[in-house]
Amino acid sequence: TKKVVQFMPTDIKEELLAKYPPKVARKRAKQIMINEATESEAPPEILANVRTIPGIITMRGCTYAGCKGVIMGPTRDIVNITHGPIGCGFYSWLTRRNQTDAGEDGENYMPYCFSTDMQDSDIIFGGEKKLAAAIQEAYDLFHPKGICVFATCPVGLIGDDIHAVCKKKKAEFGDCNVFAFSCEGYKGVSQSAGHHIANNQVFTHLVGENTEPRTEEYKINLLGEYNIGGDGFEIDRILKKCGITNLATFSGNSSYDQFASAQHADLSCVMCHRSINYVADMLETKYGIPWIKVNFIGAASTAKSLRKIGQYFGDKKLIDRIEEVIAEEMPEVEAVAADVRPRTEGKTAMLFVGGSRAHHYQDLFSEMGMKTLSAGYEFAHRDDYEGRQVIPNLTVDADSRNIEEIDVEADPELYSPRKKPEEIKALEDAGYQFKHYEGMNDQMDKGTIIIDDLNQYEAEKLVELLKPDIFCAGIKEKFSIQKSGVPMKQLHSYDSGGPYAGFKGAINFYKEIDRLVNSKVWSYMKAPWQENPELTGTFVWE
Ligand code: CFM
Ligand code: HCA
Repeated sequence: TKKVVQFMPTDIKEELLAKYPPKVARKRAKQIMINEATESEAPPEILANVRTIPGIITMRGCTYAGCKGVIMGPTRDIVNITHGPIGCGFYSWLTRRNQTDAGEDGENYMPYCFSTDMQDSDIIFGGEKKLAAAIQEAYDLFHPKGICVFATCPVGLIGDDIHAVCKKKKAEFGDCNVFAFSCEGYKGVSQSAGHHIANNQVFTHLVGENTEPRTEEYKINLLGEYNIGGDGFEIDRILKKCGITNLATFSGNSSYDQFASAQHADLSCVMCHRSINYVADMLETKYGIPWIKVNFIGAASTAKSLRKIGQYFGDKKLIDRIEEVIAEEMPEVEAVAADVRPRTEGKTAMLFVGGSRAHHYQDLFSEMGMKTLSAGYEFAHRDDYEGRQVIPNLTVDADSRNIEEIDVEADPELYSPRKKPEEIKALEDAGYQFKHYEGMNDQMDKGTIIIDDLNQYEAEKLVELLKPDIFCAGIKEKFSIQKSGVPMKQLHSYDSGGPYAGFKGAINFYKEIDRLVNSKVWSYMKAPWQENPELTGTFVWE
């Protein structure tokens, strides 16, 4: 017998939790929230950046993935050596579709996957000698400016001292910067810890190495842009057209020299806050370079971000040029948006991506008249959901450039969520400075469902209950969702598409989503619940 009900957002939450044992349900309940932010009071808290319950099939990755795969992997002329079993190196090599352009110097190690390929004997007798030999081999073959070494789980377990090996090799070479990252996969609850480790090491060992002054105008660093599907190329095209000098991208298509010169910038523009906010803060604290949040996903957001940069410099010449560029680029974007809109207006989407795209891509969907029903991050922290961050009064020893690792859990004030006005005042009185920026929740409609660390079971259940017109996540989710007859777009690797950033990227995205949500092929499929319905209903907003 069929039960017909009208779903409210709270019903959806209950349905998602219904199958869990009580203890699991209690924990997951804190990670699933119905968005009801009001301006005057603190919205409900979401539990984030906590350990996944064992047994649950999470979408998350590991600390090594966040450090080697995400932050350092996209750099083109540093040799990145994975110290570990071959799978870790292989599966973090180009699966992210991070693109490079070798440029004039021609140095590009992206076509190579470097690994020490640990074997049983290395686990038993230690892998340091093998690592030293691998570093030597890379140096002899390529003579790179930098070699980075990344620890995988077994390295931490057997206790290889990768830092000592790197230090020794660096001293031997004299003309190659060799340093390591203790980013064993198990070190954190997700990729997020790996971002932090990468940020600290790259700042300690690399930023500031090039002391030659830079004389260009309007110098920025673009932090948290990884050139997936060529996004960074499109953003660089726009920045160049505006006359803005991008000194260093962290880290899409970046080079050793870019990182080493980042301290010469006038301003840091932070695209993916989650992965690189630590570098933004350290650049501000040590070199006095302020940072602003930008977003080049979505045409309107791109224009807004360019204007924000223009405003920062406050120079008429730059502001006028930015307006000219926007005026030149927008007509084509608007024409495509107007063409697709009758076919996409009113359609619904779900977005579950790492730590910033679930938010940023909502701009593109709303430009197409599409509503985001439910969204969440794999590993973001509460500030990415709730906005507003407390900036700590970090003290950095400028001479030694020895940045202490910041322990997020030990200093909750550092990554604290939106606070009530009186709490903010008390903290400001105590000397904390606030940076205000929007979190994902601020942008989402009341009654939408926000879920942290969504898992396989909940993803399938959500799709079954809410039947979105498109579901966006990663490769692990792709095929199970498609089998339920719902189009699925990867917002990590972009499947085979992109770029989606900037003006040209917006055009690509509109066309791609139009094709996906209007394709007839999905209607030929029968999802399990269509063949055997237990429950049917319509979703209503409060
Ligand atoms: Fe930042 Fe990223 Fe993301 Fe991220 Fe990632 Fe990525 Fe991502 Mo995959 S740095 S948080 S750790 S925007 S790799 S380019 S797509 S999960 S939303
Ligand atoms: C990672 C990389 C990843 C995985 C994407 C996916 C990426 O987290 O290690 O699950 O499809 O963007 O490539 O996020």
